[in-house]
Amino acid sequence: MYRTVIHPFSKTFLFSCMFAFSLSFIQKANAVFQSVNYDESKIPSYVLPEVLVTQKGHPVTTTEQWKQIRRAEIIALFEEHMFGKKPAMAVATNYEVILSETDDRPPIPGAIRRQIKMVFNASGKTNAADLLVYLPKDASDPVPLFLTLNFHGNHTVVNDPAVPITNSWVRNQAAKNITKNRSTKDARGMQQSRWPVAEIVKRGYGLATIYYGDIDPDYHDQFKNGIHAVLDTPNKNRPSNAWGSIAAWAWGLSRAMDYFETVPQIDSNRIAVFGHSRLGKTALWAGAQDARFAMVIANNSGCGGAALSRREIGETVARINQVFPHWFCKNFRAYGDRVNELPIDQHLLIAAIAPRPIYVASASDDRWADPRGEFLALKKASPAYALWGLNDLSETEMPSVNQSIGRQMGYHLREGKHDVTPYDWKCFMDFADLHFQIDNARNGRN
Ligand code: GTR
Repeated sequence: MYRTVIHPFSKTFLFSCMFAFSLSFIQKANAVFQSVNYDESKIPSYVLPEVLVTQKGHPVTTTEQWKQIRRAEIIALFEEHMFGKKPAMAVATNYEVILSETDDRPPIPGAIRRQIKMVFNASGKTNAADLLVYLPKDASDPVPLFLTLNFHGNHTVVNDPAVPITNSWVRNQAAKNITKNRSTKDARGMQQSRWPVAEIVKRGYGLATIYYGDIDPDYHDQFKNGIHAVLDTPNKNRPSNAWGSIAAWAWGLSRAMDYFETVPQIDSNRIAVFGHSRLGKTALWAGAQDARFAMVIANNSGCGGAALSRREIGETVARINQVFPHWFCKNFRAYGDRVNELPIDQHLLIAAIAPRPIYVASASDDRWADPRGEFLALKKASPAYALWGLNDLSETEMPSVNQSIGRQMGYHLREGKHDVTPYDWKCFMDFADLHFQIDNARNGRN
């Protein structure tokens, strides 16, 4: 049997090398953590990639050129350099009703409720995600709906004992007795301030939500669990453009859309995909890729969402890759200290949604998400909307707090912290009313 013998001198040498390597790694990491900039005057000068110029340098002047060439290029660039590409393997999805409206009465006045288990099968492996749906009870026509992911489990969105508690991995929270990454009944309804379900159904909309951790648990395990376990190649052969968690969550939203297309009570042509924070990044990527989403709403989505990466203010590409390496594809990590070389910036992610209505929401105290960068990315996406004559974001400066602007490209800066509040929902529903022809008189609002 062989044994490797390290000479005492070479042992010391080896340890010194390891020490020096770890030290430089720690120093680099510390530099990223300590150097958060919040000063507009220290933003490096930057040039954004053009919206209406193809990768080959040709101008884009028609909606046809946009649809056939530029939009496809933008999606491919985001796949390759940022969110990653879903494996080509086909997935069969079964939709099983696990809670129907005829079960016991939901505690939301005016709503019917159902929960569907979406079971994803590929090559004999499965993963499942629960879709909780509330619809207005008295609707005579198919209803428009807000689709969104949630952070802690469907049972945390409403306080309804009939909604099953997720069995998936959840973040620990001592106050809710969540200690071993498994949720508890104490967590029921803990997020309900973010979900005015009664108000949403009263205004004629449905609300559907999925716990994002059902699709892919939000921690870095080298892509071994969630939908990655079903579809991905083993880690050591993983391509550098293989999808990360945000792409997986976005993919799950499209599987919910497949289901809506089969439900007579839901109007699948009027689905708004909405998300907050990391799930706002996800809503943008889902809406950019899947044109069946008729509207996209990104709340406090920040770096990797609506905020321009090149501003490097608040959260940066370097920092987000270090803390959340599993959110993006491996290629994105290379841009931490050279964002100017990214062939994309976040205005192009918004542009890829054109001409569908887009709403970006910021919060005044959410400096980490760079509210100004979110507004500017929206503004810089407007040439794509202008191809349809839909460039209505004429404001050159950000509006003052709590003022909603724009018809096709909506924006507000809510006063307060990183959160989703009734004010945000009011703006989102008012914006959706404009496009989804909601009959306000019938809903008793006018
Ligand atoms: C932060 C992260 C942000 C944002 C946020 C959230 O820690 O740095 O990019 O997404 O989490 O999702 O709540």
